[in-house]
Amino acid sequence: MTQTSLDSGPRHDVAELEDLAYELRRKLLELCGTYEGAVHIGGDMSVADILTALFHHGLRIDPDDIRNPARDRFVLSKGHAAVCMYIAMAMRGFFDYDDIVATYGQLDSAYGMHPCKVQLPGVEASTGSLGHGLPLAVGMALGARHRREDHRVVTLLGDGETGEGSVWEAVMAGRSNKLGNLVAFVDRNRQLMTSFAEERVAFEPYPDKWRAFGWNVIEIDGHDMSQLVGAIDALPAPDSDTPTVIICETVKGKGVDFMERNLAWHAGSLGKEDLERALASLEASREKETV
Ligand SMILES: Cc1ncc(C[n+]2csc(CCOP(=O)(O)OP(=O)(O)O)c2C)c(N)n1
Repeated sequence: MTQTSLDSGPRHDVAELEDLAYELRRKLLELCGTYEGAVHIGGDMSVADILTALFHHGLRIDPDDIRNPARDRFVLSKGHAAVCMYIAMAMRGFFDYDDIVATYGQLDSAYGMHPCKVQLPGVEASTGSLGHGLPLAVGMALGARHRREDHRVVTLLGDGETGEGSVWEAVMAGRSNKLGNLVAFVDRNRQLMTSFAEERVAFEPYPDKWRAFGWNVIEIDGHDMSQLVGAIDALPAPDSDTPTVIICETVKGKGVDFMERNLAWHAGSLGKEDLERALASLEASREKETV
């Protein structure tokens, strides 16, 4: 296996990661308060802890060396959470947050509603059409094996997204090709775009479905930073044979009382007043959690 040295960046403890996740949510809400169009804020808030744990702890990446072959690759399969990824990456040093706020969603902006790797170097895959990120990640992980590289390929899917048939073909291909360098996170918030998940698709027994396809299955609270860090740190070595899925139990809209589990907040925009309410609620929920 080849390995090129890579500065994996500052090491944060769990409390610092929690602070970063809070900051990420605050920045998301502020962008949602200034942008006039709809932001996928429900699914963004749902994955803020997962993306913080990945970009500030789990992924071996360096914003100053984005082409290093030893870097881990991250594919945002639920591409509608792009702005959460942009801000998480900005906080890690890849982009400038003010640029994101100034140009997000505008014609020709690099910061589109869905991520584009051509427009935005550092982003590893263009996504947004659900059901494609895991298949792409399988191909990337297979490519790494052929090149004898020892990095991981990590992807993040929505649970609703896993209703797509292409996901299960990729799940099978990941196991068939013994891709222990492949890791999938599932944002199990139990909501789709306009309905609650189980009302439309019989997902349960959900972890058993992944197990039946031969994956290593880890189930955690996707808002508990210690559990996220623990699951990442316990991942099998990339040269092992079994891909891993980390099923993260989450809440859509997490942190803002009027958004949590509310179907109306799949996507939306906040006016000045709602922004103030949302920020106050975020702060209150943080205080409650730190007591
Ligand atoms: C192939 C495809 N069909 C439909 C959509 C529209 N769409 C965007 S988000 C979404 C809901 C996805 O639900 P889930 O994967 O659970 O993500 P969450 O909304 O919870 O973030 C849908 C249907 C899409 N982006 N791609």
